[in-house]
Amino acid sequence: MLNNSNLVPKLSLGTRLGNQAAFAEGGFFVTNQTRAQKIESYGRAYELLTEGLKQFPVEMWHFRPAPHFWTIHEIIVHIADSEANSFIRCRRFIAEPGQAVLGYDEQGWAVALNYHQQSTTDALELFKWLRHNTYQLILSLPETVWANTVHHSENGLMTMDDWLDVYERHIPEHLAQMQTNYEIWLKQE
Ligand code: NI
Repeated sequence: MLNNSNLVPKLSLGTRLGNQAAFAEGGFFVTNQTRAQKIESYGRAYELLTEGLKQFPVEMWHFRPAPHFWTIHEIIVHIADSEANSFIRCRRFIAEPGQAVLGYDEQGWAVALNYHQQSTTDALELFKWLRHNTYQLILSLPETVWANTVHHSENGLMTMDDWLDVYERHIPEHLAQMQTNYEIWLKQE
């Protein structure tokens, strides 16, 4: 193949056409790039979470810096419950756009569902597979689906791009929250 003198011009032509197509589409192309990056980040969240958790000794996972703070243990169980809600919301956007999705009382769930009695091992495993399955699902969605909307009971009208934005940030935000707990715990040691 390398000896084929026709190969070089063919490749050059293909590259030029590819660049022209990208240029012509302008902002649309950039939006897709941004979304593609968010999807990849969304798909790496389990690894990010489990790697991040290694910094925090298990003996401080029940440490509560102040009454209104969640413990690391509670945050992990919350992440699984949140992901289960997100799992359904994502599918609502795709299969039943225009419908309603329900918010929920996150603080209330942590207390009423006794998060400290729930297994963090199970919660992490549940999160892993919920996130993995949704990641696979959203990799190859038609472009138009990303503009689909649902009506969120607390946040109002949301597009599927809004949904991705929220859940792509969810794990990094909670890792930062855990880091705060850890730093306060270190000072008290
Ligand atoms: Ni959260």
